[in-house]
Amino acid sequence: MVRGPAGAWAALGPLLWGCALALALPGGMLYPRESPSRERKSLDGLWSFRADFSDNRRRGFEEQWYRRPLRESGPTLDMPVPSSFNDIGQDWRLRHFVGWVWYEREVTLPERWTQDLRTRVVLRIGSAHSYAIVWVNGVDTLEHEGGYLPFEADISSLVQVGPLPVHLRITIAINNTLTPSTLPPGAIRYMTDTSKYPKGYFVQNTDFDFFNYAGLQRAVLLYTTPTSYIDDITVTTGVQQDSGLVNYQVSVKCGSQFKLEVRLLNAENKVVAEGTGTQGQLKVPGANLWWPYLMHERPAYLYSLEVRLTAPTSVGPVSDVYTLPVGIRTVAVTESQFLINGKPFYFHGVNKHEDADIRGKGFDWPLLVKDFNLLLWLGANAFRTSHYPYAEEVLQMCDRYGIVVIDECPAVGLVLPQHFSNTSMNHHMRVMEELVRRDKNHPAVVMWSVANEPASYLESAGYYFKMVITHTKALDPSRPVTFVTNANYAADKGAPYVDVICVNSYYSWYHDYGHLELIQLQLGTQFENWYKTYHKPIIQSEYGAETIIGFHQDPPLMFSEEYQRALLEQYHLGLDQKRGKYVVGELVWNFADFMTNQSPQRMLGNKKGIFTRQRQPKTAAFLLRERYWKIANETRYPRSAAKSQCLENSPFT
Ligand code: BDP
Repeated sequence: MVRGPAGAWAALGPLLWGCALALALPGGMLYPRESPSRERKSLDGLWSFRADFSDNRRRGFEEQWYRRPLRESGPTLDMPVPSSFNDIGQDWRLRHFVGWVWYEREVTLPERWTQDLRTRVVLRIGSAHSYAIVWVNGVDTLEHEGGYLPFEADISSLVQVGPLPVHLRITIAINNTLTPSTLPPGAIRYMTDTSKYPKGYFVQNTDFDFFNYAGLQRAVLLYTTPTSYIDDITVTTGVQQDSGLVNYQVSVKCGSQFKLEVRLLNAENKVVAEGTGTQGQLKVPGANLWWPYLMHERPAYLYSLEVRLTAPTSVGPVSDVYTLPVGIRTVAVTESQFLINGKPFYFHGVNKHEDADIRGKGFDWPLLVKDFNLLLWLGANAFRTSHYPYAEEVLQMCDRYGIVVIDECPAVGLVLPQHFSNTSMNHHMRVMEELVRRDKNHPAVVMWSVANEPASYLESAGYYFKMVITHTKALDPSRPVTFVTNANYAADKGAPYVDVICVNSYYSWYHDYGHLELIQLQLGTQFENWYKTYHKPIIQSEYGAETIIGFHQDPPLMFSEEYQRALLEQYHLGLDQKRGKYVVGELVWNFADFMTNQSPQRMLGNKKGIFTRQRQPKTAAFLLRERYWKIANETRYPRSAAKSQCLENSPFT
């Protein structure tokens, strides 16, 4: 959104800015891909950075730091992008900083971007946690609320003026404050006892269990399209006898005269179906379906949908080409099953976090590829994006490897009545719109999760979840919707609206700790209660135990590797009693150890990973690996199929 002069709302204060403005862009949010008509220029690398440590955190606005190079405002740091800013420096004040931080970077544009008036230049920010304002050459250009989703602005009018060369100064102010109406919510607590705290002292309170890393944590880039362009593509797929069906809908930004051609290419680059016009259905006889990893001998088959727009403009005809990966698959839910391509699918996987040493939640290719290699090694076929949307590149990997995703929005820590206000609900719906808009075309995404462990027993939560879930289903009728609960089955007001019951429990950890012998009984009761109440398939969406690698105790004691292993074993025995009946999945908490707020309960973060934060396996990883491969072998389709490609190529087999 291009806006007028900076910030009426900046006057609202440094911290309590959460006024739930509906500022997200209308239109599409296609991943910026290169094509014959589109170029990209990465802005990743070193940016200038300054945290506003002034008492009211508003000096940057008062002194208008966006008007001139940031270094002229005072001392700046080098800050890598993408990265969280928290763990980069040596200053503890920056690690815990709450308020406005300022990023700035200069860039010189290629001549053809600024001289050819048939070119449209877009600035795209992969995510900025949590509220961001963007200036280009001092002009207030864009604002966005919400930390884990992309936003962008057409900046052509700012760059296609004046003499060459065109230098851009991009300034981004980011506020990481969480308020009762942000997602996730939080609260600023001012400490007024002057015998204990200095004047104006405040802390950021949150009710979730991961560190609130912030900054430019994903890619920032410039890309071009022609001025007449493909704005959005929506694909849904189906299967009819042995044919695959690809339904497409394309929205374009151009005059009324245009031609739209659509071609579907297979993995060998051969055209298998063609169409014209902004919507239609392509039929692919003998289609290769997109199957999850280990479920089929040829998992994760992807076609390419090539969309070509040709349109006349006042300065001559332009054509725009965009190619979208497409997996043909169906998803359905019955009373007791989760079906992919009509076959029962069992989620055997993990919950993750975007989290690692130094970079925090910063996107990192080596880390991502390592994580996928670990998932393949483990025999995991699924994960949940606990507790926020992950980078788009993560979902692209899932499409390519056949890792099934439960795509969760950042609604975690909704535990107070005020978190279910109309303001929160409107923002929540807006976030779901942005999430569905971004991720709707990924075959790997099979279900939306609208929240994690909300206080869904509250009266107001019933209406709230009815509205948010109904809205999400209207946005995307092709996928089931859930939220993850830890409420009592008889008290949960949101469960009537979900398609799949996702339930978290920590028997023998947070309850009856040390009593591993109770797990099977308690788990069995949990499953039976939920199933008899709702007759919906159930996923054990979290279970686990805190374990410090290298701690050994036999007989098992809490925090030792033996205890984590034993706890998982007991859960598995309980799960196996219902697996194949109505329990359709198990996702261990967590894939890897991760950072949290400091507290007496957390020793350098949450240690429930089956891998350490540095991705080394604990004993439990080997147990889980054995189990997941065994389940995969039992459920592979067709049964007679050879081992999967991934398995054959694995050096671990
Ligand atoms: C669950 C939460 C998860 C926590 C986990 C834990 O969903 O975010 O990290 O507990 O305490 O309740 O380890």
